[in-house]
Amino acid sequence: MNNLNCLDALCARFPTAFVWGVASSAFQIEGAAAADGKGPSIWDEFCRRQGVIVDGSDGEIACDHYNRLESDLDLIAALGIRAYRFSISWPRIQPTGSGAINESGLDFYNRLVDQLLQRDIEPFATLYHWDLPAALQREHNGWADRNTAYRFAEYAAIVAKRLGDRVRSFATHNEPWVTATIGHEFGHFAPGVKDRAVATQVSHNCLLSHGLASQAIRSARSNADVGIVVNLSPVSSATQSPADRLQASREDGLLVRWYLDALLRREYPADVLEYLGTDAPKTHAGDAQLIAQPLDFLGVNYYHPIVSTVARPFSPARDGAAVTDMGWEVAPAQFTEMLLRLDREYELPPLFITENGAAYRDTLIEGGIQDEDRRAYIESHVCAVADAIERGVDVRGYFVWSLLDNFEWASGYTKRFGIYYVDYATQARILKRSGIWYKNLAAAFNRTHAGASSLPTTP
Ligand code: IFM
Repeated sequence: MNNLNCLDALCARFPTAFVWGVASSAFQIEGAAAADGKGPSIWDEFCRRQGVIVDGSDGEIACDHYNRLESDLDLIAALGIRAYRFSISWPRIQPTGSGAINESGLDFYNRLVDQLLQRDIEPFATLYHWDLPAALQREHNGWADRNTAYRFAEYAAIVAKRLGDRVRSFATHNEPWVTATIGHEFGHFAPGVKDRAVATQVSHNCLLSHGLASQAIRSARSNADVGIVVNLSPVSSATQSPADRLQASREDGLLVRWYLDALLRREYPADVLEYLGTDAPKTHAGDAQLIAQPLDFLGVNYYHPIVSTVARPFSPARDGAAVTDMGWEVAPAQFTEMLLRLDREYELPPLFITENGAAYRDTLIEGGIQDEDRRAYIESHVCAVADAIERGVDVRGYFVWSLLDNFEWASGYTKRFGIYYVDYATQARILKRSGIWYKNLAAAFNRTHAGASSLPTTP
């Protein structure tokens, strides 16, 4: 089979309404950290601490997307991709996290949505991708304080009222495990707290805020599709030793079951609560019901499996496995297995793969990037999704992480995930080989599903 026939065969494995998209997040690409009344976020402040970002960088300029909005959206249109997942910066909308709307900040997202629709690209908005208004952290203890969940619901209502006439899909949080555990237990991400009890309280308050925000969005816009995005990895034990197997099961409990049981079964897993002991979160009567609001979709971000031992918890690769530049194991078959497991164990809403992609070192050779490793990663994971769909899992869409190389949190600008290369000195964007492949995939999909409706459908 030649390349085109291969792509056609791959596309034929997906339903006609399947959504192909690209994803980004506000802090990682926008820059313009203090423009037009935006307040500082916890990441703006975190980046100022010595030694927390490997290259000492920050998000002040990033990809300068705030000032290059239209030409960046042209990049999506040039791919023939019809869906864009972006996040909204809370401190652009409410600079201190509560109170009056900063109209110029909101206007940026108004333009973003309008410009997407003009290009026939469907907006998929995420309300929180880690950039909490710094004032909420400084003055109110951030997500550790239950009141932040209520502030978040107010912000969600503002966004739903103002953008919900044109945006149908709203995800409340991106990867609450990262907010809670990496931000408040490991301390590697903002706000840099290292306290397990605080982290579990944060995870509960984030989930609570998801429930409250879902209600607020639906009362503002009854036709909105509301969901949440979780980062999931299959966890296995590196050895058969009872201690390592128990460790693996605990990590699965903390990363996967904690979130899915709360969202889909109205409870936290008993074994995890027992393991946490006095570090378990303080909850109120009725919280479980609030958290488990009906979901129109569940967003799944998948990058790699986890292999664990007591000595090396949460390890992202087996010894000797093929890894990306993040040190994350490349394991598409485990992606399929994980989707099948979710389908077996939970009453799932439709799934969207809201992030998947890989960091590799890119070298500019004669003006081009031959990132065959990233292309192969994306292709193998798209195939893994097709396998899951064929085995009965209701997956409705796939978003590549990421549209552009960007600020990779504590790794600064040292890791590149984009299908467009960004030359940070000039802000030039260059389509990589992986991007050309994705563009060809979108074209093949349109060809093999010709006659389908022009806009992707959400559940
Ligand atoms: O860049 C991040 C993104 O912000 C959240 N999900 C994982 C990506 C790669 O680390």
